[in-house]
Amino acid sequence: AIVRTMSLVDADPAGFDSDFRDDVLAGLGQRQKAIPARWFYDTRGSELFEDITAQPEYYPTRVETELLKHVCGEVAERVGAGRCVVEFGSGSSVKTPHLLAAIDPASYVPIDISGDFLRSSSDDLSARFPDLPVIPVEANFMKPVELPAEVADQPRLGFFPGSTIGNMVARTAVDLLRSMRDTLGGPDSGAMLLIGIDRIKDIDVLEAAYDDAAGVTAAFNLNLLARINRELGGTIPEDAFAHVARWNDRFARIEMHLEAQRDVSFEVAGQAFAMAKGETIHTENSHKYGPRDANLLLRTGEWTPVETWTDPDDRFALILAHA
Ligand code: AVJ
Repeated sequence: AIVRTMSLVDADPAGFDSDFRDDVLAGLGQRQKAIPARWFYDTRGSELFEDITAQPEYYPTRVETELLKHVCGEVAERVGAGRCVVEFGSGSSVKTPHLLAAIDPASYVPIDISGDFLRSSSDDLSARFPDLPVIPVEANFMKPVELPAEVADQPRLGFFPGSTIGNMVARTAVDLLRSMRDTLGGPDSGAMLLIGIDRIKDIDVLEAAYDDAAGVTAAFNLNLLARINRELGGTIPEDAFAHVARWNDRFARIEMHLEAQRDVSFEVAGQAFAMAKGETIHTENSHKYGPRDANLLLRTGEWTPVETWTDPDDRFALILAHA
């Protein structure tokens, strides 16, 4: 049962989502142009991401889903029944049902910035769990989120699958983990967090996962330009840009860029920009973590890891932590 949807997203007088506009204008004004990866996920971007997860080269979703299926009984033993499951990002209609079926929660609160996708995935989930109160919250989960009053008395289990934390530099990831602790409650509330984190591995495997042969990841990356043109009155020539994905070893991350194939100039929200051939817009980081790196990240974010599960090839980790 869907209880209601709360929207916490602002629009400015011109009708532009002001957070999106501010991020894009600030990012295009930098020497290395950069746009935060969370803006990939309009309706089309969310669909393209779902397509990415079906590509043979993109292992994370498959491996994490199999892992979760395999260990959700053990997770259930650790966390107990009657919790409010708070999912940060509502993308995964594939993984969440496994968790919910195993742990018998009191309620489910998906938080997502993309309202349309939030509603459609909440509908799907609600159909599969008709007795479960589903309370979607449309919000930016990078900041503490006030949870609906109905779940006030329920101990929380945060669920943050997909290695989305990998999109953030360490400082931002730590801020998010601390915000999650504010949202979910401190140690006295019994709050816990189940988080998926992708491992460092062979560079060829990593780069192929972000540059699939069918070109779906390229389309996902380029869709950001279409979104800017559509939602922010942009004139970016989409055909002048190419998808690039490369491993940055110093920062232990895959970087995605949009590279100008010729000199270009364009406008966004009334501001003019120019790029030389070969210049890029940095659109995503996907940080990868070794076992100790991941634990240090969690502890710095004020979460104590209690259990780590990985697949047999150690490609992907699910970590359970308490506040
Ligand atoms: C869902 C953000 C974790 O970084 O692997 C997939 C997004 N980008 N292919 C990832 C993504 C390109 C994905 N995350």
